[in-house]
Amino acid sequence: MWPNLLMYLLILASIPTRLETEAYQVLHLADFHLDIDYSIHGNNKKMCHEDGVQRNETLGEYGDYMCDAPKPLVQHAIDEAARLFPNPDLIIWTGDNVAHIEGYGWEVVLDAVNQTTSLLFSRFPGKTILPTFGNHDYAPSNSFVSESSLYTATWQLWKEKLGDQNKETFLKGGYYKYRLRNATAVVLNTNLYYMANNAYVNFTDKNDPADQFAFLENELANAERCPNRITENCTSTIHIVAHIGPGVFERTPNFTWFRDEYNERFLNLTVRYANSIGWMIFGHHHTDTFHLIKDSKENVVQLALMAPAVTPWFSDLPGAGANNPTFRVYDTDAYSKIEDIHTYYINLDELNKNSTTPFVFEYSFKDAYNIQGDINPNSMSDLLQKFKTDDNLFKKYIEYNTAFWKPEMPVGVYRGAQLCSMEYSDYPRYYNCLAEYSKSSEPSLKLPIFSLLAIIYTELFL
Ligand SMILES: *[C@@H]1O[C@H](CO)[C@@H](O)[C@H](O)[C@H]1NC(C)=O
Ligand SMILES: *[C@@H]1O[C@H](CO)[C@@H](O)[C@H](O)[C@H]1NC(C)=O
Ligand SMILES: *[C@@H]1O[C@H](CO)[C@@H](O)[C@H](O)[C@H]1NC(C)=O
Ligand SMILES: *[C@@H]1O[C@H](CO)[C@@H](O)[C@H](O)[C@H]1NC(C)=O
Ligand SMILES: *[C@@H]1O[C@H](CO)[C@@H](O)[C@H](O)[C@H]1NC(C)=O
Ligand SMILES: *[C@@H]1O[C@H](CO)[C@@H](O)[C@H](O)[C@H]1NC(C)=O
Ligand SMILES: *[C@@H]1O[C@H](CO)[C@@H](O)[C@H](O)[C@H]1NC(C)=O
Ligand SMILES: CC(=O)N[C@H]1CO[C@H](CO)[C@@H](O)[C@@H]1O
Repeated sequence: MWPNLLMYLLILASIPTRLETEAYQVLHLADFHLDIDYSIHGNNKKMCHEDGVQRNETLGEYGDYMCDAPKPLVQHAIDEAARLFPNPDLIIWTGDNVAHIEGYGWEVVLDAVNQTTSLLFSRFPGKTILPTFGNHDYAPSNSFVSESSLYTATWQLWKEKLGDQNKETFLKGGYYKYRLRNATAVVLNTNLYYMANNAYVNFTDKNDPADQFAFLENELANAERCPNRITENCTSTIHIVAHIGPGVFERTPNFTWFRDEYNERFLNLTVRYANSIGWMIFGHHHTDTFHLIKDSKENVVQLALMAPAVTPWFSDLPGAGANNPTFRVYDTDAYSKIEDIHTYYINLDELNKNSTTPFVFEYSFKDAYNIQGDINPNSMSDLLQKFKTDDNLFKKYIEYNTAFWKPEMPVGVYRGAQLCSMEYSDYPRYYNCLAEYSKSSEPSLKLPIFSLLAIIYTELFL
């Protein structure tokens, strides 16, 4: 009797597992910011570049928290990703290969992109790798236009991965789609929407630069119409991947990314087609966070995940700072579900002391946050509600936010910036949310000036 019952239960328990779709592992590397001028004899107040001054102490061979990543750090991150995950189904690489420097030309951009491309492609031969640009992958940074020579030059590096069918959109605006196993990735060049993008004045169509919104909407509408989950020519699920995501920077109050009208348009599309969108994955923040997307009735309909960076670079935006180097893996199914997210990191000081220090497991979303089921808009919305009242849980998030670089519980408007950026990707409701936290706290008074300065000097920031 008992053995039979046990057998029965075991069979029952195994049925859902067998009916579940195949596992699909996605490796994500974000924000290398390779700096070929990094020097152990450099000045860490000047990007660790040499300045002619003799110093008694040298900087770390693998980098410095004040500066961008030297080649050994980029190489180590890629080697370690390949050691831990030798056979991912998909690799997402969300751009920003060039360092936070100024006054450089195209040679620097193409060299950085070529070096990171060579490292990644040679370490993962034959793998599907989806690259995109970050706002620094341009000369000068933040000047993205349609039909740039950047797209022509990088097409030569990436065309074998992307395939001829993507040539037209890639050369037009640096964006493309890619059919995955049972879903389609739409990889966007959202640098066109960045508030700091100086080329805005030159856009021929300010409503839809490089026709990228039309492309995105067309793909989403096709997915909605797709008769089955997958056919030869369509899939019901679209994953959105880009460097900059919609919403606000979580560490600096009121620091928005997209221009207002582009943020609204982007969110409108993700709300309208929420049921056809699988994952939304971005980099750019250098920190580990997420944004919920809500419809006009406050229903949470989508989730945007921001992956932390490889570069440790210190941002002097108010409330920002540095981070430990990271990469992550999403355990997904073949369609749209993210079952869990595993982030790996390395303590940069330890690595500089011992060059064989490995990247180690940092945390699992499911385990650390005790999430039942998969990582979806509702489970993450529940988590955010808990952050507001459970300081121990919120403290974990703050530690992971910088991969343990000087974690400090934010107070006043900085706490508001964290919580409101996660809750509202749209600016109007974000501002209302933040106002609740600004009332009682003194630092807020100085912020508009800081933010203004930050916007003016934005090339230096992220
Ligand atoms: C470097 O070391 C020498 C000898 O120990 C010392 O005299 C000098 O002050 C040091 N210089 C700096 C910049 O620390
Ligand atoms: C890119 O890098 C590879 C490998 O380092 C090198 O052989 C090639 O000449 C480079 N190409 C360009 C365009 O810089
Ligand atoms: C805008 O176009 C003008 C005229 O072609 C050019 O001089 C300027 O550099 C462009 N600005 C940007 C930021 O691309
Ligand atoms: C898919 O597209 C190809 C070429 O564009 C076409 O020949 C084929 O009939 C389409 N298949 C379906 C199921 O729509
Ligand atoms: C977004 O949607 C709202 C509500 O439908 C509409 O009023 C607004 O004009 C849309 N904004 C943009 C930029 O498309
Ligand atoms: C360096 O790190 C490796 C891996 O953690 C360890 O096996 C080795 O003993 C360390 N070496 C030193 C000199 O501490
Ligand atoms: C944030 O921006 C909004 C809209 O511009 C403004 O009303 C508010 O005072 C700002 N809040 C802070 C804390 O700077
Ligand atoms: C669940 C699942 O993975 N279904 C299909 C996805 O697409 C491949 C073909 O690329 C099929 O073999 C799978 O059965």
